[in-house]
Amino acid sequence: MRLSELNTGEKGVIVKVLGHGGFRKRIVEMGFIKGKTVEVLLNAPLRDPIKYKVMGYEISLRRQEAEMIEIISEQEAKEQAVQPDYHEGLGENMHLGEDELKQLALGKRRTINVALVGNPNCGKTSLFNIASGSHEHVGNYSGVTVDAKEGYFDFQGYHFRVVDLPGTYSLSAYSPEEIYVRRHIINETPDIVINVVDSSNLERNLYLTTQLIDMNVRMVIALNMYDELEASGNMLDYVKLSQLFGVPMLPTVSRSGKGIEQLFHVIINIYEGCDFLDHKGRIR
Ligand SMILES: Nc1nc2c(ncn2[C@@H]2O[C@H](COP(=O)(O)OP(=O)(O)OP(=O)(O)O)[C@@H](O)[C@H]2O)c(=O)[nH]1
Ligand SMILES: [Mg+2]
Repeated sequence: MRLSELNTGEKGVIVKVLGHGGFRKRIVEMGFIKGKTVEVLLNAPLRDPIKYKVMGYEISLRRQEAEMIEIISEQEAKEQAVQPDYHEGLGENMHLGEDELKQLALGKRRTINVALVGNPNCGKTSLFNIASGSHEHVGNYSGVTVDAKEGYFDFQGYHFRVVDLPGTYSLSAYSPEEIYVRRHIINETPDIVINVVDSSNLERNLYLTTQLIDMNVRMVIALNMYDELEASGNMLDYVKLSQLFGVPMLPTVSRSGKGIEQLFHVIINIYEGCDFLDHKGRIR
């Protein structure tokens, strides 16, 4: 649930802070950090701001800001505890200690929401199918995916929820696809965006990339169709390009699955706040 839903006097433990860029940084700097307990000092219905206590300080947040903080409340933890195979031994009447709540919050944090964004026909659905083991229709013409499809899979101890979005050349508000993708990024706030790029047609594809950068989304670039780039005899210094853009880029071939595992390794690193380049400038 979201922090804004807690009533006065209730407590919760922070699972993650959604949103991007400056907003996210500010909230985290205020002390709203994963695993920390927050107490609501004053939350009057429909009134702004809401007063919280976190890490020993009293802080007021606008309702809109509190909506961007995912938490687990004691009540929610108890409901999960009665589900089979979940936190054995905790019944309805059990009192949950702060440590147990923290454990549950950190467990919940292991779900990473990912969205696939890219130009039409660049291989988003192929990548989605490989990653999620799904069998969505892949077509050799653009406009195949017109709504969003969701898939799930587990990798390296994380649970991934991947959303395959329709192809779009830009994020202006001209076409229904553009509006759909823009809204998804703003309203659903995926933890990480995979910007799928047709690397055999970089110049055209990187326009959308620059718009995503402007939206401050946390992202990784899948340089897809890398087989075609190589077949054409071209070479790409993608490590240099990553450094210039400040965004990790990795070659992938969605058709065969090449590079996809490494892509999800990088996603975990970005999600956990690691720098994507090591001290030698290589992509981790
Ligand atoms: N050579 C090559 N072909 C690929 C690769 N990835 C996907 N394709 C092919 O590209 C075509 C389009 O793939 P899709 O996965 O449907 O692309 P999409 O981005 O989902 O397309 P829309 O949903 O229309 O935006 C299909 O014919 C795929 O087989 C790749 O890495 N290399
Ligand atoms: Mg598609």
